[in-house]
Amino acid sequence: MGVLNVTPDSFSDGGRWFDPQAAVAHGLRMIAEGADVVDVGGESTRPGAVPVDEAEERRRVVDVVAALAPHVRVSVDTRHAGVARAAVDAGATLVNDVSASLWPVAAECGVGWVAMHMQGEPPTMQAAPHYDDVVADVRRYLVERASAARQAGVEEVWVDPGIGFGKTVDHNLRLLRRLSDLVADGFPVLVGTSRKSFLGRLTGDASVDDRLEASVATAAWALAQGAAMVRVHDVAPTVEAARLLKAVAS
Ligand code: HH2
Repeated sequence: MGVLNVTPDSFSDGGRWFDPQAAVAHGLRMIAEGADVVDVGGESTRPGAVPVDEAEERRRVVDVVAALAPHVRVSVDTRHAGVARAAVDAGATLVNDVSASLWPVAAECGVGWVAMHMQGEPPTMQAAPHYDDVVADVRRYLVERASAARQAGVEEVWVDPGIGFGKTVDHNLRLLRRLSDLVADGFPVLVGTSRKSFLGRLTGDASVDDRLEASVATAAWALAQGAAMVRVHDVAPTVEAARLLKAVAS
């Protein structure tokens, strides 16, 4: 899943694809590099991000979704029902939902749905994340939401541990280390580690531009543990790593 942030303020590529033409060109490039899904988002959910007005978010994503949907599966990265509906009308077939609350919309529209775990809300979620047992707590939450979605009639339900969303470095590492437990719950697992700040803390690289190797390494780890999809900014090197893994495993 290639990330396409049509935003001025995303943490690693804010502003680069804010112009719709630049966004579509980048989406097409990611398809050429081997992305199976392009994830279009119009609101940054990085720590400290300020929420975006829903009409503005819809305006950012709809034309980009419509331009890419004939060429690739498009998901819409949103927490807002109106944006999800508009993106589905424009051709998106997957709702990537960091709030894990939009399953009724996915059911109504007959599309797939990703439930991502987040503790708190983006403006303050990194202030003091706390869990009794991060792996158990996240699994319980995701299985509960995913089961509700299935019961509501959503056929394609994904779960995502929400790396970096209300989590310390240690929480992120525990979730990655025990990813196979989440896989064992039976829902296809999506994981997004790409360029996230915990990687910089681990490698000692301060800049977000220096996180490629760590991003590819953690994506490969996630796939090897049974994740069915990884959400990444750097599609070409991740696809190469995934192909190599496949060759080793088969
Ligand atoms: N991470 C981000 C956004 N959406 N969706 C899922 N399912 N999983 C993730 O880990 C995830 C996500 C944050 O990354 P990015 O889109 O690059 O940044 P921003 O939120 O600043 O736009």
